[in-house]
Amino acid sequence: MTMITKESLPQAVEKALAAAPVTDLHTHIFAAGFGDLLLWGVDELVTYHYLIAENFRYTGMPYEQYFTLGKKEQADLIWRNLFIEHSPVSEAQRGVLTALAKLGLDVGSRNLASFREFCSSFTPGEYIDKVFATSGVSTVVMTNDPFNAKERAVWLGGGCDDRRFQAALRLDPLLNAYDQTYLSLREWGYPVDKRLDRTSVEEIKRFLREWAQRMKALYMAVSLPPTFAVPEDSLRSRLIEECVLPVARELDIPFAMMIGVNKLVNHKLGDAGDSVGKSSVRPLEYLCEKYPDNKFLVTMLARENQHELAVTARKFRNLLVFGCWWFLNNPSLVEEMTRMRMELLGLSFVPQHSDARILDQLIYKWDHSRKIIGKVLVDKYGDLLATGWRLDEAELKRDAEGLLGGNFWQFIGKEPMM
Ligand code: RAT
Ligand code: ZN
Repeated sequence: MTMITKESLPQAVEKALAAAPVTDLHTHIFAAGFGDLLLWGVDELVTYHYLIAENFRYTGMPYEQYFTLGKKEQADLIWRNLFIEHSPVSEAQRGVLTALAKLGLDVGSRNLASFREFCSSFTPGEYIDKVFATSGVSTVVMTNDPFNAKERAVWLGGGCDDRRFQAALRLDPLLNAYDQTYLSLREWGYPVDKRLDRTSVEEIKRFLREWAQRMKALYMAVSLPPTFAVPEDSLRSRLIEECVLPVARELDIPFAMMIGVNKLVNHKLGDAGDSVGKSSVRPLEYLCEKYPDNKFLVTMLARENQHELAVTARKFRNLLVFGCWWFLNNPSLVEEMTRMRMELLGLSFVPQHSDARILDQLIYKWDHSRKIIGKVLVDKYGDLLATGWRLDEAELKRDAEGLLGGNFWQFIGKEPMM
């Protein structure tokens, strides 16, 4: 049993985190079998929607014009604006450099053509292996939308047998746009109506059950606006209470809520045009209390909501707080949130998910997050050692494995797929 000292602590924490297999519980990447739904390589990396938004800080180019360009031209433009004409200090910009550097490329060369050449020497399958090995990620959970025609076709054709890629049944179209999506449900053989009568409720439950089982979904998920309320007299509130939660209980899977996104405040920016707003945690308190047999995975987008979210998790063990989502995935905020969560919740939370949309991003998102989680752990363990408490290497390993994946698997009550 190797005991930890004040002197050996920083290195021991780094070692424990580096060795812990990561389960990334929310991403937007896909297994190779999903064809071009899987985005990878430097042109995708540079045209990430976070960087599209940042690019328009530095150019007067009409939005429409940018979106008429081909992928390579878009990447050239962003590379010039964000990386050559300015120093790439934002988190998403820095992330591109971390990813390329960890792939073994000389970012100092600033040679986009050579980065492209490197990426094109891989097949998608080889690139997946390389990125998983480089990032230390062992399992990712995808975001799987049965209302997306391309994706739907893959699932109906048998789906995905790469166990590194697990599924999450994403319900935004169903819950946030039922007045339109009920028509698709009808087309697919679920006789539902617009008002959500008794038959519709049963048919939607059948739809959820069938798709969750088809995907072997680890959880169902939705992103929600700051105005999200339940209970309320709305289709979404009824869909959640009458359809989603009963099926989640029946299948024993959590319902994930990602709360606080204001969609398309600048619609010309597409995916890059969403923003943030403060939400209420009252709906969470209501749901966690009224449905103790349901499990809720929750992340919130506003910095202002983080403290009350952590406090809510102290009240309800059926609530697992996860990740520093989207505009919060910046080192200063990740550190602040991780510290606060640890101080309120001990180790019973999931500090980070990547939200990677491009495979390569797993590398930087986890490299950057691991370092910050490590910094916070060193401080917290340091405080324990100062009291005379003793820690050994095995305990650090246990804790690191929990934070980077184990806590999620334990919460959902399944064995890690790795
Ligand atoms: O972080 C993002 O990439 C956002 O565009 C969203 O995808 C968000 O994470 C979501 O899952 O809705
Ligand atoms: Zn996401």
